[in-house]
Amino acid sequence: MTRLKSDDISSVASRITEYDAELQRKTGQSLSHIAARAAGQDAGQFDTKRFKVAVVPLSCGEGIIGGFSEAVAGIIAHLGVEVFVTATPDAAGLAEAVERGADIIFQADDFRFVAVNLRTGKTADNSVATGRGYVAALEAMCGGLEGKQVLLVGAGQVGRSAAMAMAARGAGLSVFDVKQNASYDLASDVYLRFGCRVTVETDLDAALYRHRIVFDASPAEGFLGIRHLTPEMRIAAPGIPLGIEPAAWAQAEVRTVHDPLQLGVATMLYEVGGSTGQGGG
Ligand code: 2YJ
Repeated sequence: MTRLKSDDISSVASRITEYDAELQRKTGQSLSHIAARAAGQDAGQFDTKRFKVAVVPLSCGEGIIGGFSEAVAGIIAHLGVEVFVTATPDAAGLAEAVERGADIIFQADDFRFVAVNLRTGKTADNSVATGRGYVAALEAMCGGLEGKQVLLVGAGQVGRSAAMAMAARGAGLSVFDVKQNASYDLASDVYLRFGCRVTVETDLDAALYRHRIVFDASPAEGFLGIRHLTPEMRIAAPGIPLGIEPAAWAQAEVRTVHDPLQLGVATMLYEVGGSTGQGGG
């Protein structure tokens, strides 16, 4: 699991409006619509005024990442929800959040990034929500995923969540992971849950030439090059660092959804804040 750096997120809050406009250009849908859909909610029915969110910085492990909590709060504020970052971190911050009337807490350590709704007990996990959020974005970008073949690169937590969401939408799946066992485990879990067969790819380069829709949930850098790009290729890339090589980015950008936090955080909010649908990680 990649640890975010201050540089990755320093402009998230200040550029969230531009981010949303760009997302709409690429997918035809806003951040709130995509996140609501990913969480099984109806954006129109989601009452953003119903709750207050607190983001609590955590100093354990590798410590507080400068700007992390503010970036998370910036995304939540953009979605129209009242939010604050606690002045104190850790246990004191949790108490502060409750004392100031928070209904929902967001907090991340080195291993997990979670949201908890204190009123309903619903929880959301960032890796799971990120997988779902990017699938909803990819679906919008491709005009639906049903019957389409997607190459999933990376069978970690985000990739697993994405695979389940894509199988649920009727997509055909091929999966590549450097750990072949992880691919086979995922293929078997998708088969048990949805009854559909997942192709395990062993040659990533060859697989990239054969697929027009790619979900990059891998921490590997620069495996997708100009040679793989076609005008119709669509890419969902939550992975940090980016799997697209720098030389290909200028061409790939218009057909790629990629961000460090926005889709994952927005989906977490809709998962824990919604009255129906998914949640509980
Ligand atoms: O509160 C803070 O500033 C820090 N404790 C934030 C730590 C953020 N954690 C990470 O970046 C980890 N790699 C976990 C992220 C999980 C994403 N699925």
